[in-house]
Amino acid sequence: MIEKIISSKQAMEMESRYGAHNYHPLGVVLSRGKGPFVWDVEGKQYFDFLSAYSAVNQGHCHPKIVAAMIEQAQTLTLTSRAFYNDCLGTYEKYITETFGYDKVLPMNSGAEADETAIKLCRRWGYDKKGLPENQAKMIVCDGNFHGRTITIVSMSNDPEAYGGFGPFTPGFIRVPYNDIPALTAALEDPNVAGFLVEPIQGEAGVYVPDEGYLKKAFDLCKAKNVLFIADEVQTGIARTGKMLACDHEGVRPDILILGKALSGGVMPVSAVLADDDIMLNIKPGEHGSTFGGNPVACKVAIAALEVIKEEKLAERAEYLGNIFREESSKIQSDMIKQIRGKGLLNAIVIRPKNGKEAWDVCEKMKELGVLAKPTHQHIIRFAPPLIISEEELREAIERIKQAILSFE
Ligand code: IF1
Repeated sequence: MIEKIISSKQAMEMESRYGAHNYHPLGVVLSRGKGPFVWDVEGKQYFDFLSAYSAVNQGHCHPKIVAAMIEQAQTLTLTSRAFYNDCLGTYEKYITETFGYDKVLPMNSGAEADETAIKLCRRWGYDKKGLPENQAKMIVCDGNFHGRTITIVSMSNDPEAYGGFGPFTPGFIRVPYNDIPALTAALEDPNVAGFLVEPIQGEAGVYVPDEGYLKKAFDLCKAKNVLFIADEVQTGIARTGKMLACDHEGVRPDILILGKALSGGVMPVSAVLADDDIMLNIKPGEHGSTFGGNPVACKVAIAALEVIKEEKLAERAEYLGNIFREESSKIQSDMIKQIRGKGLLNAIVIRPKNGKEAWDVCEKMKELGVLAKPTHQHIIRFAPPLIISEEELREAIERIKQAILSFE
């Protein structure tokens, strides 16, 4: 029997009874979204300052993206890759020209795209770098987050991510993030095929590396014939004030991983981009996915990228991000330990006060109509949709200020 949700309490109880308990959501039940706003079941409006972890950069239910989805969904939704279709080639041409790569391998989730990048890197290591069979290694960073699969959590040093899920995939060397000497030392291993890195570590708490870190890391990798692989699932698609976070340093990754806002948040769409000498080592039948590159995903991703370009959302993120950091730094509260970020990917590190911590600030913000959620207990990530107006941003900052000052 399909029961209609009529209250937030009812929805939370149903999820608790019938759903896996793999999340601890903030106590709000959303039923509608438009632009920078979401509404709960009772009709209360909120500023969304999480953007589904940076998947709705274009704003909730962007009309151009939804229209593209509806039109294709009424025409042809899925062919599998057993047959060609009239959407995939057009999308592949569009996205490879947009980011400047020879080819794209379309997938669905960010984790699938990261797994695909790992396979491309290892295969390149054997076929082009001549590494001994099953000896390919990849360097990753402490504090990394690339998804939730067994191989991906095998790279993690966060017990909450890998605990109780062993045995783990071998072949990963971990170095501290933003640490050039450590990377230099790790690159001495002749069996290293690639370095996988987030240009800004999102889940770890919006860690922005030193200016020049990405470029130095890239140059070190090139000197050792190692692939530089950028996971831009969260930082990409205009979020940090450029189309890609790597663009701030003029770094062109050998393998580029995209997801989340590649669809504007309407469905899972991810992509891995690389040039032929990396991409063509995987032969027909050696990798794939039922829904990867499906016609609806293709039309949605084209529309999502067109919105980014037409509405100049990277420039907006740059301009509004400066306002966010400038205005929030004026908040006079010793609960604010640090403010950091780039573009509209920011975080405020909360110093607990009188037993109140980041979660309490988020609860208070919820009351005041702003939704955000802590990561690693004391860090609140602030990532509104990039289409938020300056006036709306300033209003939201005022409410964030009120929430923090309410604990003074
Ligand atoms: C959760 C985190 C963010 C990502 C990067 C790959 C993926 C993600 C840089 C995998 C996904 C999501 C996953 C979601 C919460 C969210 C998250 F806190 F988990 F880490 F954003 F910071 N690379 N991040 O950030 O993409 O398979 O999810 O499509 O798992 O709780 P996915």
